[in-house]
Amino acid sequence: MIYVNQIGYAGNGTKHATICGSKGYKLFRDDAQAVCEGAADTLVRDENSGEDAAYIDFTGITAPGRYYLQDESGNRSVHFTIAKDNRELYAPVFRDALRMFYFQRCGMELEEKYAGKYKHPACHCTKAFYLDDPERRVELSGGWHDAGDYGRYVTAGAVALGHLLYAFELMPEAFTEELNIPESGNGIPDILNECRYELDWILKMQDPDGGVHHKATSMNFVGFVMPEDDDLDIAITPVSSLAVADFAAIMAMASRVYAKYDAAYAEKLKAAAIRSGEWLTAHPEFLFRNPEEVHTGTYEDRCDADERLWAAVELYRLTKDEKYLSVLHSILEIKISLTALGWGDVGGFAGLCVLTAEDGCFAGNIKDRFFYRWMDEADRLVKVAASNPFELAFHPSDFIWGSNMVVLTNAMVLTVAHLLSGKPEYLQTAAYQLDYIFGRNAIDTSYVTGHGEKAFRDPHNRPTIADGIDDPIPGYVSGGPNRGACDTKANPELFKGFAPMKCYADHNLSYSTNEITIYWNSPLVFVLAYVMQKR
Ligand code: G3I
Ligand code: 9MR
Ligand code: ZN
Repeated sequence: MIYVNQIGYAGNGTKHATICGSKGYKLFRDDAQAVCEGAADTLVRDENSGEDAAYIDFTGITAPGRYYLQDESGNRSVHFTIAKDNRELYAPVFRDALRMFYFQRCGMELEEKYAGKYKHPACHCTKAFYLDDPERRVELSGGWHDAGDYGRYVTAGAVALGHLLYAFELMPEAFTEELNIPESGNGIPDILNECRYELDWILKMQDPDGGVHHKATSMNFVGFVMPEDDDLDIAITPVSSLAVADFAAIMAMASRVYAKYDAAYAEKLKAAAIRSGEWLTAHPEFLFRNPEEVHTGTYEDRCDADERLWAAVELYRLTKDEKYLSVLHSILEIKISLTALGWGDVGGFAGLCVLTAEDGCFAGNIKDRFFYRWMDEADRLVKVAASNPFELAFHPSDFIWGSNMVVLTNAMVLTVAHLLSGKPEYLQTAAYQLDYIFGRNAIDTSYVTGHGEKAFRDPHNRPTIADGIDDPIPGYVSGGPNRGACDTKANPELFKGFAPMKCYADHNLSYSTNEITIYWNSPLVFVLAYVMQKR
């Protein structure tokens, strides 16, 4: 078998595929005309996939068109495109990956002119109640549904916004096209229009003293109904230091980004960020509790040092108030990741903030510290990827719930290392991670709906299950293989003897391998924006 990036390859770029079980291959044009042939030297055992495999290189073929590969036993790969460059190749999937956030919008009608056949009436517009003060109700409409469920969670939202707003800030040229959302044409880039929809909801989760509530969800996950048919009461769970710190960080960052477009809004975000910064000073202790009567996602964490670090650097960059620097210095004494970009570990956002700040903002020794940690991690990823035939920067233990997020945040680390150093191997290794997402993996699956001949089709996503429409909304990223899968369609018993890369089920009941979330799409937006600009 031969596994390829099912979207395809840039004519002017490196082109690798992975061959399993045999060495010889031929490349054909769509019309069955042979273009070239070759053979891998040796096959090596790959622990991630359980395959004897090698990568093959057909970089020399540059003519635009549709192609497929065939191994010596006659097995054909899916068809793929060779396009002029990454910009042309990825433009459609980039647009859909961004429009995903519009489809996650809560509290407003999705009109046919923007949503097409996936239109639906407004959802979740009733007032929510505070679990620790049930008499108190508050208007809380808006924001994005987190995932295949209809919960709205502050830390997950802040992290998705972090990926998106850094993508915009570092690569504004990638975001000039309108997205056909209600705000399109208002003079503000659509990515900022979309992010504002979530920011405005997160603002509602803040108390006057700067405390921020962790999440707003029903007490139990609702059944597989359309969002407008979900009539379960919505509870707001207690304040957590994780939510407060992520709130302070993302509001401070957003204030900086929106200042150019809407000064009054930027001031509002800044004041909100500072209020939560003050809460953090007044409450140095870790605070998080998922009330046991609430059975929705927890987003639990055992340490808030990384969240506090992110808040401190964003607040310092915005205000230059020295008090945030002392927080930064004290947290740097603790051993935490300065490159992680997921919902639980956010030290990498602090890294992005420091490393991309204007000259002189952070002292040289602070910047160096973040820089060397970042480049060490990028070097590690390059090495791991070079050690296996899928060129995936993964060990078997990396196939956890949401493994595709780890693939994509690894690719983010690599693209930023490329931005900082210009070394081509970082960009190339990032591109190999995209290859994996788009189908160069041992189950021949593109993990983005609607993109790739064998794209996954059956996400754990309530609207997709309930809407009666065959095709899923395009542009959604699946969670991906999970060696610890734990649902009825994916679990250790069903996966006995499966290699980690194959522990995946394209089934809507498989929430532990095939759900979708906002923070699995957002790193794809970042990585695509980068590779489309750079090559
Ligand atoms: O970090 C550890 C790692 O050290 C360990 O080796 C590995 C072995 O299993 O586990 C890792 O932890 C995993 C963690 O995700 C890592 O991010 C846990 O096993 C795994 O259970 C946990 O899964 C999370 C899942 O909720 C269950 O809590 C996902 O990351 C998280 O994305 C997901 O989030 C849900 C929301 O709660 C509700 N909405 C949908 C959303 C997506 O499924
Ligand atoms: O739909 C829920 C999904 O968003 C969560 O990620 C997942 C794990 O918390 O749970 C899903 O809900 C399932 C619940 O946990 C168990 N009963 C079946 C629910 C739907 O599959
Ligand atoms: Zn809703």
